[in-house]
Amino acid sequence: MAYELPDLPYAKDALAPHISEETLNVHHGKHHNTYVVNLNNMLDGDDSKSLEELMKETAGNAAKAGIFNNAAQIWNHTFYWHSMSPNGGGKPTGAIAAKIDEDFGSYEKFAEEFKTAGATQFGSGWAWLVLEGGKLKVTKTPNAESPLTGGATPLLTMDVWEHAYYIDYQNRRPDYMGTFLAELINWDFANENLANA
Ligand code: MN3
Repeated sequence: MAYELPDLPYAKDALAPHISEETLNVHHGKHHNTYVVNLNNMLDGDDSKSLEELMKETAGNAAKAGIFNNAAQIWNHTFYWHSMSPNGGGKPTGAIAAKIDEDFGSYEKFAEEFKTAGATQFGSGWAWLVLEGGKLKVTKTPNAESPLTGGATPLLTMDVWEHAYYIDYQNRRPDYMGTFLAELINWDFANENLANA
């Protein structure tokens, strides 16, 4: 057996015009798929461990960086697809809304921190909403790194690698991040992750 590329949780054109079908064809069909192909090649098709197990075993081990990077990028991308919805965007609802008010002061303060995390991640990486020690936090990670290996529970993520936005927004990362929050962010997914944390 081997690791497989998970399907997108929506049609390839479902996020347009905010994220185009062309972006999803390249980002899911090529970038995400390449991580799957690479990991299977590195492990000779052995899929006996979960991606989470592989990530935790290889994090910080320079000799295993190839396995870590590909396993983590498969996991991070699958998590990112679910962090967006064709019906998403805007203010949170449910338990996550109350917890955001409690831990950040307001939705506006959370949004500011989340956009700052994405904007200040120099080069490639990810912005995250996580639960750590019972509190919500915004974090950022470079390259393939994930808060999962640092003991936090990811609730949502935004890919800020250029390949996530370049076709639709060119160099305008702030416009992509603003659209992610206003039109795409999937609070139902965050609420599910919070309930299971
Ligand atoms: Mn990506």
